[in-house]
Amino acid sequence: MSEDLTQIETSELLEIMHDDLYDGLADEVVAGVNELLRRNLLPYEVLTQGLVAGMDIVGVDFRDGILFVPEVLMAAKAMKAGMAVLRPLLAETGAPSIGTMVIGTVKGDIHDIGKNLVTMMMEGAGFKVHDIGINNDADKFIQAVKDFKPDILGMSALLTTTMPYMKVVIQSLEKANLRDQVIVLVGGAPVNQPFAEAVGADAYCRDASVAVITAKALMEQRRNSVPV
Ligand code: B1M
Repeated sequence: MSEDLTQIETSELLEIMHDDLYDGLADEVVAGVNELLRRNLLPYEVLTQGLVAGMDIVGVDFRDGILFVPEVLMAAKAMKAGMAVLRPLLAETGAPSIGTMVIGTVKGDIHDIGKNLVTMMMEGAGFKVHDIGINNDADKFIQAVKDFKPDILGMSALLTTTMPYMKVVIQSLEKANLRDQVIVLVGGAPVNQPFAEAVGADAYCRDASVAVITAKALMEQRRNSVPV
């Protein structure tokens, strides 16, 4: 994307950005993000229409064997470069913290883009988020709950082979007598509502904005159920 971006229709610019993301061109993706912001698109719109939609295309071609790990890693790097521009804008609420969250990707899983997005949106909604990263075993989740005493514990899994580990973490919380102290939210592409119920989570969150809405609603519910 070396042309003058200001002369391109927004719909075409979005398509060019998807191609740039696909090709792992971080600088070009960042330029596209900045141009969309200059056109007064909301940071959330840039995120979903420019970046997440592009990554969906990468996901399909990865699944179909058209793209391989090194190419997908480049695309992920470009996605993260675009997200870095949006992060401060999404977090710019100026509101005092409305709750605390610990979030991490479960053991065996190194996917972190979705988790990072949830972190950004939760921070933007006024939560203080402690992101403990990828490949976390139950001990790490438990330690983080002890250290940060969060209202919410969020777990992310992108693989069908790693999502069952969410149950191990919840069972460990129960053993450590910590389960009642946190609202457990789970998410990630292969996760769904019946799975969340089966592992004993409080809720499944389809995407980052649902995570924000769900976190706020469950915190409110909890507050109202505390005897006065
Ligand atoms: Co991976 N990978 N990958 N990968 N990868 C998937 C997940 C896959 C579906 C691709 C495919 O086949 N179509 C497939 C999983 C198949 C399955 O299990 N059924 C897969 C595979 C197989 C693998 C490897 C095994 C490949 C290999 O080595 N042969 C390997 C595993 C590595 C490991 O973890 N041990 C692997 C590796 C990688 C890369 C390293 C190359 C890279 C990750 C880079 C990174 O994350 N830093 C990668 C990527 C990028 C993907 C795809 C293409 C994109 C994932 C992504 O970032 N999506 C993915 C295909 C796909 O999902 N369509 C794929 C964008 C992101 C915004 O969406 O993460 O779903 P998502 O997050 C959403 C929601 O799910 C939700 O909100 C987010 C935003 O709205 N959400 C939460 C997520 N976490 C949440 C937590 C919450 C709440 C909501 O807590 C409260």
